[in-house]
Amino acid sequence: MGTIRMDRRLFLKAAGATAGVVATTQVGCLKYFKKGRTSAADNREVPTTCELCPNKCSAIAVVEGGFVKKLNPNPENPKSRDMLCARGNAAIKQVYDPDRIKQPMIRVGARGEGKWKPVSWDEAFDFAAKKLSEVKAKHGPEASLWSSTEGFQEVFFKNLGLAFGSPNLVRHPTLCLASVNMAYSATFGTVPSFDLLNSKYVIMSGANRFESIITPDTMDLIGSVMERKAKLVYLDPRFTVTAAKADEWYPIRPGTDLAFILAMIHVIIKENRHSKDFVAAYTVGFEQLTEHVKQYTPEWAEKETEIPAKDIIRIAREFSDAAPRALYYAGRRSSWYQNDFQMRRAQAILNAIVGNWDQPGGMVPNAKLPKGEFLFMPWDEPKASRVDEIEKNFPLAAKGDGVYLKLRENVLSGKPYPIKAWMVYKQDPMNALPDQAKTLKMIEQMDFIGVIDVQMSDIAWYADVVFPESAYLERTDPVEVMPGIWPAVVFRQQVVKPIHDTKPNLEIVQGLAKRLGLSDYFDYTIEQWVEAEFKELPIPMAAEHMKKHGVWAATGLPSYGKTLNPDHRFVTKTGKIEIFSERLQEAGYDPLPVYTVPVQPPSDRFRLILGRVGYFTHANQSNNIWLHEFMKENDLWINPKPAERLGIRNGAYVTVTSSVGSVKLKVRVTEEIRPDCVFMLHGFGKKSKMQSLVYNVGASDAVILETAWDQVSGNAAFHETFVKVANA
Ligand SMILES: Nc1nc2c(c(=O)[nH]1)N[C@H]1C(S)=C(S)[C@@H](COP(=O)(O)OP(=O)(O)OC[C@H]3O[C@@H](n4cnc5c(=O)[nH]c(N)nc54)[C@H](O)[C@@H]3O)O[C@H]1N2
Ligand SMILES: Nc1nc2c(c(=O)[nH]1)N[C@H]1C(S)=C(S)[C@@H](COP(=O)(O)OP(=O)(O)OC[C@H]3O[C@@H](n4cnc5c(=O)[nH]c(N)nc54)[C@H](O)[C@@H]3O)O[C@H]1N2
Ligand code: SF4
Ligand SMILES: [Mo]
Repeated sequence: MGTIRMDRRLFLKAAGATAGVVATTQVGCLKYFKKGRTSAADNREVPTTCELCPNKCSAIAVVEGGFVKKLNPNPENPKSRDMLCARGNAAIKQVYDPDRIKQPMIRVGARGEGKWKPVSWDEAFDFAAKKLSEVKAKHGPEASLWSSTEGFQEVFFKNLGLAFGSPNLVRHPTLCLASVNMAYSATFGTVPSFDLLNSKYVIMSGANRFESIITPDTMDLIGSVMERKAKLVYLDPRFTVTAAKADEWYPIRPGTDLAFILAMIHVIIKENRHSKDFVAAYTVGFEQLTEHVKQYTPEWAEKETEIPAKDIIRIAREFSDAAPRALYYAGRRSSWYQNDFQMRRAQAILNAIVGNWDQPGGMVPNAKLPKGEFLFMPWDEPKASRVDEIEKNFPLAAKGDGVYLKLRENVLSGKPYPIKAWMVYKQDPMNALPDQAKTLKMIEQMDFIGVIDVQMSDIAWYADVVFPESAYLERTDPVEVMPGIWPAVVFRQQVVKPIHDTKPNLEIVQGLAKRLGLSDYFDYTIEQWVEAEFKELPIPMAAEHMKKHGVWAATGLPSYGKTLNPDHRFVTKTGKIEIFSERLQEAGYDPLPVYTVPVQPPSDRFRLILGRVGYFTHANQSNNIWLHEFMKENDLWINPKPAERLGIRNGAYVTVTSSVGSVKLKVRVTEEIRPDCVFMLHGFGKKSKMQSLVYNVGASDAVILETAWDQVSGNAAFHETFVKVANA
């Protein structure tokens, strides 16, 4: 099945259909996984929290006859809006998947050859600790790299890296949302939520919410747009499901959204449509902005964006008329272009001048609920400075997250110092970083690689030792605060005991810590950790409540306008909303967003653009058999005009070649993409033979993506690669 267009009913049906598959395929699984059965008489419902994507929806696991039989949405979490998507339903398969890593493994052949020796946990820990200690003795603790992606047990992994003495923790934000977060923080001192439920007018650049699911935004957008309570204007070079549901879709010329936004600001200021009171009371820099945008006329923007000037003018008028219930939605994955930070800054400024801040239907600063903290023994701060030289290269970027692509460049050059050991938690850099050949070089020059994953990912396939983590349904994890307009605290508790010889991350970290002489820093159990967190929840019988409900949310309607008083200080240099940013200027960046013309592909090439479908997360669920039913192989979208010119037929195979690599893909000839772009989905063409459904099937975008990043945030720029397409 190809990419299916889903409206709300279809989507929910799809989720339901998956649940149906769960019920039938489960029967097949039972034969193979008797071992996983707790007891035939074991019938329970356990509230928990989904871990299949960053949203962390609340779920209720139904255990029947000793197996996890079904996952239902938990209506008590306002963030997940009583929804569990197709992926959430299919999480059961993570537990009963025959491809799972069933015990620790040590590599015996060459890296990537796939020869493994199953070993005991003691052997795996001893081996890894010996290798890590050797690197430490020879090059210092800073020669170790600790890379991870968000997850409730990520904290233990990061703490092990720090306790080991390494400053080199690197996380996913600079592959994902660093530029959008930095742009809103630079303007408002915080990253707000977007009140889509109450908005009347929404503009979205990309941000394909009907497929790239963000809760509660996706569900709220379904409510407001599908029920025609809000108008949606959607810009995307592709006709996505969100485009199909929008009131207006513009196949904007890639990389030119900044021109569209600047022209909207131009119209709004020229026609005196901004919110004068709000701008005067809460912002600085409006005068400089007024001067700055004079050059950015709608007629100029039409040439850049290919969106007619008359439409830009009309949209600017409609948007300011609808304000404050009007939103230029921020989006999440902002790993697009080299000027991404400034594009997102312009959105933030546009939102600011129409005064939608802290208003129903506008941008709302996140509310947070409290939780306690377990106090563990502190370690000395790592002494060395970071290998990505973040202070020098990206002075405004988040130090704790690092800048991944710059880091990879420095690791490859060995400067400022060598990195020789690489520990990875819940991340697949083989697919999440562009230019896979470069990542392979980085792998080659490591003395040691250890990976903690729930399946044999591509990075695990190239590791020296693989530590299998128990699936989320087999674990109890730390309590998590979910900030938002409707904040919640969520809890994930063990539904079934691990069915194989796997461990939760805390126990993996403790096994390593013991052998590295770091046990004192990890001297607690997960139960003690969560008890400390429960203690500070201001509700009676907090522990009992969380175990019974899996979630605690404040009752009552959200309150707006708490920051709307003249004494409120925003967390910015001036204490105001910064339209003009002195901080940016001091750091050597444009204090107001300046348009730079994006380089466009030559006539024999296409721009490669990326995105998502509703039923996979990144590169990590294409091997889930229930989700695999939706799509068995990824393909290349190409417009009929260039396809005809190149003699390419629908369904044929083509080679797609960039300056760093070449892949072979099946073609989908479709009007749903501009003629100057091609599109492919992430997550196929796996190198790991233990992802049997997608091993060598389709292709990985990481092979052909080139390395580029946004200048201010260091966020990867994934849409800057030009490719040649030819019949295979
Ligand atoms: N089902 C599902 N949901 C997910 C995820 C998942 O993997 N699967 N991942 C989660 C995560 S971590 C993230 S970061 C988000 C990502 O969600 P989003 O922030 O929505 O990002 P994408 O869907 O990756 O890309 C958005 C769109 O940008 C379009 N685009 C490309 N270039 C341009 C351009 O120049 N201008 C405009 N206007 N559009 C352009 C692409 O065609 C694509 O459709 O989704 C989250 N939700
Ligand atoms: N080429 C390309 N690169 C991209 C993107 C893209 O679209 N294309 N998208 C970017 C974006 S927005 C993001 S957020 C990043 C995401 O990048 P990653 O974080 O690498 O993405 P995932 O594929 O979701 O997950 C990585 C690994 O986590 C494992 N995992 C899942 N659950 C668990 C668990 O409970 N415990 C453990 N230990 N492991 C677990 C999965 O099996 C998988 O191998 O990629 C970015 N990079
Ligand atoms: S959106 Fe889907 S995959 Fe993500 S947390 Fe919610 S149910 Fe799980
Ligand atoms: Mo992301």
